[in-house]
This record gives sequence, structure tokens and C-alpha cells, in this order.
Amino acid sequence: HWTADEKAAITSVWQKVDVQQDGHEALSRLLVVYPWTQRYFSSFGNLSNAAAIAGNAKVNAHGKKVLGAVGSTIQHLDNVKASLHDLSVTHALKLHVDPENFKRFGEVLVIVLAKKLGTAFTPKIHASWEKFIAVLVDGLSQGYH
Ligand code: ZNH
Repeated sequence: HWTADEKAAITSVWQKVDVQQDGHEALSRLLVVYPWTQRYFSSFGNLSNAAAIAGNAKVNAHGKKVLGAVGSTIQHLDNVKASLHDLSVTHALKLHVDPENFKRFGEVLVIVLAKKLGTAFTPKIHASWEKFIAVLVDGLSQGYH
């Protein structure tokens, strides 16, 4: 259900992503803007303010891990649901993450990409990314049904 243009928009942006740096920025922003998401990361230590979050090594490592999983999803665009099945079940049954937070993270990720790409993040590319984020969120939410 992707057009060739949509696939190109998604993968060409992804080639510019630095999973370490951009993952850290996206997860840090999520934790600052939606502070209640901090409660899932009680094992990560001090997240009490933006500076603590920015300097937290576990947030840094986890942002990379999450964007790594986004990257593998992009490698399976024709098979997103199956590729995210097990990860979704883990988030539902083991981590008990409210799936609304996947949507929030997706929105924050789009903001990070838009800021990074500037005018290269055209409305058309933006639309393809919104579609991808919706499919990603859907895949991550399947284990909750
Ligand atoms: Zn998540 C984990 C992915 C979102 C929370 N994650 C995780 C992992 C991965 C992921 C890959 C690992 C797993 C294993 O190890 O098995 N995530 C992801 C993605 C996304 C996400 C892709 C989107 C896009 N998460 C999320 C959110 C949240 C979360 C939103 C909240 C808010 N996760 C989480 C947790 C964990 C995880 C808590 C665990 C951590 C630790 O280390 O402990």
C-alpha cells in the first residue's frame, strides 16, 4: 500500500538520520514535553529536568535502540505488521506502555526530522512520513487488541 514516491520519501530521509544523535533528541524531547512518560523509565535514574534528561546515558542508549527498531521497520515496509509483532507484544504485556505514547513519540520524531532537514522536508515528504508513522503506531499497537 505504498507508492514508489512514498517509499523513496521515507527511505531517503532515513539515510540522513543519525540513530544515535536523532534518537537521543527524540526520546529526550518526549520525556520533557510529556513528563508522565518518565514513569516507564524509573530504572534510568535522574530524569527530573531537561538538563538531567539530556545528560542521561541510558536515555542516550535507549534513543538509539528505539530508532534502530524504526530503521528495521523501514527495511520491511511491505511487512510492517509482521515485523513489529513481537516488539508490540513486549510493549503491551511486559512493559505496559500506553499505546497513545507511540503516537506521541512518532509526532516528536517527525519534529526532529523536520528540524534536521529544514526545507528538504517538503510537504510531500512530510505527508509520506505521517503515513509511515501511522503504520508504525498501528504495528506497535497490534499486541494490545
Ligand atoms: Zn519502546 C524497550 C522500540 C516507543 C518504553 N522499545 C524497547 C526496545 C525496543 C523498543 C526495540 C527494546 C526491547 C527489547 O530489549 O526486547 N519503542 C520502540 C519503538 C517505539 C517505542 C520502535 C516507537 C517508535 N517505548 C516507546 C514509548 C515508550 C517506550 C513511546 C514509553 C513512553 N520501550 C519502553 C521501555 C522499554 C522499551 C520502558 C524497556 C527499556 C529498558 O531497557 O528497561
